Amino acid sequence: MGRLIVASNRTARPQEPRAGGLAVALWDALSERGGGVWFGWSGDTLARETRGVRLFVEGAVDFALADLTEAEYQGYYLGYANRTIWPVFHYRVDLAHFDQEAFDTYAAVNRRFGGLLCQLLRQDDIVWVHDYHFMLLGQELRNSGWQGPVGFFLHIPFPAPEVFTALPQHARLARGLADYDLIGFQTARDVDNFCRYMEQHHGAELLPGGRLRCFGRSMRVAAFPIGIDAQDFARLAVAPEAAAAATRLGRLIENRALVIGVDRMDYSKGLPQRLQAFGRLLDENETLRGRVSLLQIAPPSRETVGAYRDLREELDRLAGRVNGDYSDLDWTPIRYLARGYPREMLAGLFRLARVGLVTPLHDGMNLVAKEYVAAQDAEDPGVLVLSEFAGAAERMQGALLVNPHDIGAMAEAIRRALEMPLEERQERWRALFAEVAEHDLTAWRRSFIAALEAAAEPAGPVAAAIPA
Ligand code: ADQ
Repeated sequence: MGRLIVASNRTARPQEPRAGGLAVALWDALSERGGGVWFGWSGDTLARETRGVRLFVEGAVDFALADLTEAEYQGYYLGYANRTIWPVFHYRVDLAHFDQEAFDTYAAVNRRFGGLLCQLLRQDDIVWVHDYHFMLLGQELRNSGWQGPVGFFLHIPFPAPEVFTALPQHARLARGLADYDLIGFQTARDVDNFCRYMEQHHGAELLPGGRLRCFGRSMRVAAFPIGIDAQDFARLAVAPEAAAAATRLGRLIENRALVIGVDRMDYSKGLPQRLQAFGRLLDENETLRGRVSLLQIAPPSRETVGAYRDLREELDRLAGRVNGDYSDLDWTPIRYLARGYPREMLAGLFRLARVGLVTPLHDGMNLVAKEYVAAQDAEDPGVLVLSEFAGAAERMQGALLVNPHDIGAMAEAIRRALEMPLEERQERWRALFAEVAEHDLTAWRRSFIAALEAAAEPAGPVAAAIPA
């Protein structure tokens, strides 16, 4: 068995805690194969280009990290990845910057990184590339002479063809993607969007076994819904740190019902709509005033991008309106905390909350939905209110599914969740937990790697992805 090579924009660098679920999953994937290489950006930006990569060894894993120049950081990372691809793929064409120079820098970083990675590869390695920063990396590996298996997994949604084609460079990206042997998406909806786009714009032919022929290449396209380590998160939720966090918050909310939202502060997460819905709930249900609190945790991300500053201001204004109208001496309806918390604490807060509000306008998957479910007490579980536009909704039908643009329907779903009888809560939770536990992080990485190994040999058996 060859080595696994993982490429992602950010890696879990040696000495950094691998707190995030994804970092743990990829680390396990590398360790399970007895070693491999994790390649990516070092996180450092330098005034001038440095040659080569920095190598670190940790256990069986080699880290190979490349720096970016300040100009590359601006054009590739802040520019094309975060100001163009991110908004377009989340259906916010209105927020996207279309800048050819930024694309050129994005393509150049993919080329430079492809060349660097290719030098590290050995004949029987398999390469797994992650996310929207590296859509052209596979093609650059091919240009550098690599002929072995390369797979790509997109963590964010793949938009409808009409939206994807808003990108002036859509055909260039599509041509780049076609050099992967396997393209993995979060959901069947993403697979469908991608296949429709390739058929309509590039005459792709759909072949049996989820294969697509296009640009003279044949690739496998499938859904691999990402999961969490559900058992581990359930354990965290009853650990002393979790209980301590719940006790601290519990003292403050006393015997009021808690509604919780936890997100990175990002315009894709539907935060203004969520605060409006909570305001509407209080406007329309006098009996709930003083009896329910919303805790929204949302640390700012990529603050340097203007759209996030605007979002922060809008959230402050919306929370101010509701709190101004309804706060009392001993009760503030919305508590809004603009910072991150350790996973153990989040797990404890999820378990305390009667309602988990996960209402993104668009989301590749959304792991918070799964963490909320995993953290619940089976005897007395809370209710998940979930956006139908989160990838998670495709397989989490036991949640109360809502359209996050429909403020009234969201307010009604929160009310229904607060009043849901125990038996219905238990029944819904059992179905949700079974799903989250079965399609966990280990199942995700194993199914992707098995499919990649099979996809690279068109004559061989086609591995089954998780049916979407
Ligand atoms: P994200 O957009 O970051 O990920 P998500 O899937 O919700 O979104 O994962 C966020 C993670 O960060 C969760 O584990 C959550 O607990 C944690 N987190 C969020 N807010 C936090 C806070 N305030 N403090 C501490 N931790 C916090 C992208 C895609 C998603 C996709 C994932 C994985 O956008 O759609 O599900 O990758 O593929």
